[in-house]
Amino acid sequence: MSEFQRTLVTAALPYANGPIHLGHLAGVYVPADIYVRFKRLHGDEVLFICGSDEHGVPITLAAEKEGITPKQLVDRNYTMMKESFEKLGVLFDNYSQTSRPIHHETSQAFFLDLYEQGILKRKTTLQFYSERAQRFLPDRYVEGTCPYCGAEGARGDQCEACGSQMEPDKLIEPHSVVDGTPVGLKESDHWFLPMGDMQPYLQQWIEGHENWRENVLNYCRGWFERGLGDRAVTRDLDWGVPVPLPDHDGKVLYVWFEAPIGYISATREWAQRQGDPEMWRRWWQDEGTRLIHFIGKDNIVFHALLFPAMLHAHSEPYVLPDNVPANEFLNLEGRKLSTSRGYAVWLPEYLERFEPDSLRYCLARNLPESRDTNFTWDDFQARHNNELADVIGNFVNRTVTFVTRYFDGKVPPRGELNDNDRQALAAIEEAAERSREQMESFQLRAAAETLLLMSKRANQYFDEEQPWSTRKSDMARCGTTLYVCSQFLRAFAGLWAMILPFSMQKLWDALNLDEELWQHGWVRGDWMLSEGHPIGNPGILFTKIDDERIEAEKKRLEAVLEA
Ligand code: B3M
Ligand code: ZN
Repeated sequence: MSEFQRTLVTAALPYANGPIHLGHLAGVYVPADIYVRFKRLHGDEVLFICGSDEHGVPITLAAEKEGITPKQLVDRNYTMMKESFEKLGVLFDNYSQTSRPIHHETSQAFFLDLYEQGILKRKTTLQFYSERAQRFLPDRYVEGTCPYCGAEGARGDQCEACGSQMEPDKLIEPHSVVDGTPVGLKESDHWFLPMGDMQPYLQQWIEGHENWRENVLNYCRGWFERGLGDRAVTRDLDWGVPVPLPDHDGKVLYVWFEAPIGYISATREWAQRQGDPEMWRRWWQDEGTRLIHFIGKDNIVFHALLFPAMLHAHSEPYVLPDNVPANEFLNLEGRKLSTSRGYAVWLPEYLERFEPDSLRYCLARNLPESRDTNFTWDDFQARHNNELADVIGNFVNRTVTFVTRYFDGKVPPRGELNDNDRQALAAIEEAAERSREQMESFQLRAAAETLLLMSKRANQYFDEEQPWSTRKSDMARCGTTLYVCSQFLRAFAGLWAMILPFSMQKLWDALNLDEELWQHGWVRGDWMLSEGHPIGNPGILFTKIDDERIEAEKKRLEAVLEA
């Protein structure tokens, strides 16, 4: 179907300054993982790359607060984040860290490549400087009075009250938001990537991707209208990747310059672990690679414009993203998430109380693909109980019970198919095909719905064929019905696996299917279970969630709001 031989999927590198929450999961990690699993189930070659983004001022400040070094802070958070991803079944081929030497080397070499080609421009800039802290402060850590509207609390880069962009020297009475002391201005030389010069190229490249999500294209067009201009790629900070040039003490690569290079470093690290250090080039420098960046909407400019500009400018031939499926935001009980106020559902806590598949499912059904969506605990409960338990779990349970009780735990003989049997089997094929198309075009939420409809159809078929009564009147008919139902089980295991890996693994095992097939493609050739194939009992896949547990979660959030 395409000229690509392999797919490289990246998920935005989360900042290592706190645990993962539902917003991150809905926006990036759950869709990315579902997509990767989908590709694998279809036998495609995929590499799934992520890692933590460990530089930047928030990390330094958080570490100072705790009285530990930034490295100690990020290492601790790294382990915690990596574990919770694994427990949710989000399985990267490599989850790396941008504070590792391999990333420092990779991003420094990237910078030097651009520098040596003479692409980067040097400019003298005015930066906020705190005498008290003896360091430069990034714009958003400085506040003052807006010269345009007079509002207090305008930030060094922008006034939220009137929306004006701020030049550092315009802000009145600037002071540090860290310690409240006044800050001054100091000259500092920096390196810039001339994005403005590259705009015609970028514009043409973006317009060649009409199939991208509308929100992504619109963001880019907005940037083009305002004009791209030069973008600084260095900063005055001490925690980060040092600028690899003489006389650049106290300067590091801008975090948004080096972080995306983290995808490359993580691939290099993975290749080294495979014992083939040069293999990363196959993924980044060979045209046969289809590169996909899963991100949240606030990262669009960096992944759809800045990083592609960098990759294009490099003297070696890098692949550019083929798609950047950015998601909008997920709200929580009708309000914006706020990590600073603690208004969020944190993944490690969720995992202590509920099953990973329930959340993967609920988010998949409610992904903010084209607009912001809303997570509520009531909806979570309803989807788990009415869809996972009552539709999927119930069908698995009734089919397995019948096959075990009346057919010796084996797929019964096929017998003669009636119209309903044929239509039911066709419904499986249609759902497989339709969900495949939806997944390929990044409509994950629609794909989940397609699978739910197929699962409802399975129950409907069971009800229509009434095997509980044909078992007494016409055992051959009853057998044919259960033959068809067994094929639904096979389809559930193969198709739902991308969204419900834990429960479908149980079903897969109960169906005595090949582990290899589960890892690398369920759809190859003849997927149906044959007569006599043994079917075991996977146990109860989804236990209903009662009101009490949901009330407790709602109370937790209310307590945050009242605090
Ligand atoms: N650290 C920002 C974010 O989580 C971020 C992404 C980096 S991707 C290279 O929104
Ligand atoms: Zn203002």
